[in-house]
Amino acid sequence: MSKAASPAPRSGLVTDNLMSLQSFILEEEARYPGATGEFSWIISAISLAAKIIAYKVRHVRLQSIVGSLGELNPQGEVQIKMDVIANEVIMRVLGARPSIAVLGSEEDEEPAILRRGSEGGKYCVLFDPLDGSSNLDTAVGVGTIFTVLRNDPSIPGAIETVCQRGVDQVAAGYVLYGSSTVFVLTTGHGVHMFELDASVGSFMLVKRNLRMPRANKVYSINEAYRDGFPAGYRRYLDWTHSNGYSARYIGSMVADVHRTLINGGVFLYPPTRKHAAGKLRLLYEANPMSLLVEQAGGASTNGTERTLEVKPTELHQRTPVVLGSVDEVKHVQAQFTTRADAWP
Ligand code: P6P
Repeated sequence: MSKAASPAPRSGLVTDNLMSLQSFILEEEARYPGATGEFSWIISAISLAAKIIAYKVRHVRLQSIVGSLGELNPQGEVQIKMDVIANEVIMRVLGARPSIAVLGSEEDEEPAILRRGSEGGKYCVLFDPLDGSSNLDTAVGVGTIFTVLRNDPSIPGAIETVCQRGVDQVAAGYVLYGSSTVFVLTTGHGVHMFELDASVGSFMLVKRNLRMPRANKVYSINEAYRDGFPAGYRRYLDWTHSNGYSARYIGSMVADVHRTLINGGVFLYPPTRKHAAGKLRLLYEANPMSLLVEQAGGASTNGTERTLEVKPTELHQRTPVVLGSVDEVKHVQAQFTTRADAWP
C-alpha cells in the first residue's frame, strides 16, 4: 500500500476551526475498530434536530409558536407549543435512524417502540425535548437533554429495557439554546463542547476534555421552597449564608447546570412539599447531567446515593439532585448525618 498522503500543507492562511461535531464523532468512532457507525448516526440525528429546534426557539414570536397549548402533558404540566414542536422534531429525526429500538420522551407517557433487537435496534434514546420551556416567553436559555442506552433484545418490555442505571449510559449530552447554541457531549471519554456556527450550519468543537473547577462559592437552588426542604438542606443554606457564597438560579436546568459545569459551584433541586422525591427526572435529566458532571471531574448524588448508581423503576421517575464541583457537593453532604436530613 502506498504511503498515506500527507495532509494539505499549512499556509497559515486557514485559521478556521475545522473540527465539526460530525468530524469529532467519526474521529471517536475510529477508536473502535468494530464500530459500525450506527452510534455516530444517532449523534448526527440529535445534532440535526438541535439545529432545527435552535432556529425555532430563536423565532418563537415571529413564528407565533410562543405560549401554551392550554393542555397538560403526561406530567400534569402545562404544555408549551415549543414542547410539542421540539418533541416531534426529535421523534421524527431519530425515528428515521434504523439503529434505534426505543425512544422515550418527557412529553410522552409511554416510550415509542420503533424496532426491537431482532430488527436491528441497538440503542434506546431518552430525552427531555425542551427543558425549561416555560422560560421561552421571556427569552431565557432553554435546552434539550438526551441519553443514549444500549438495547437488550432479551428484555421484552420497553420500560424494563430503558430503566438502566446511569453508569450504563453509552452517551449523554445537552444542547443549550442560550446566548449561543452549545452542544455538550460525553461518550464516557471526557466532556466535549461544540458551538453552533449558524453561517456554516455546523456545531464546531470549542473545548475538548472540559474540566469542572473543584470548588466555587456559588450555589444554585430555588430558595423559595426552603421551608419544605429536609433539614440537611436548610442547614446547608444557613452555612452558605455565613461562608461568603453567591446564589445563581435561572430556573432552567440546562442553563444552571451549564454554568456550574463551566464555572464550578453546586446545583440543587431537593425534595419539596410539592415534589417529595424532587422535581427532576432521573432517567433523562439527572442521569445524563450526572454523567457529564462526573466525566468533567465533578460529583452528583440524590442526597444519600451516587445518582448514577440508582436503579430506576419507572420512565418518568423523579429524584433529588445535588451536582457540581466535588468540594461543593461535599459541603452539602456534610449536612446529611441521617437519612431524614436528605429525604422527607
Ligand atoms: P422551579 C424547568 O421547569 C425545570 O424542569 C428545570 O429546567 C428547572 O431546573 C426546574 O424545573 C425549575 O423548577 O420549581 O424552580 O421552577
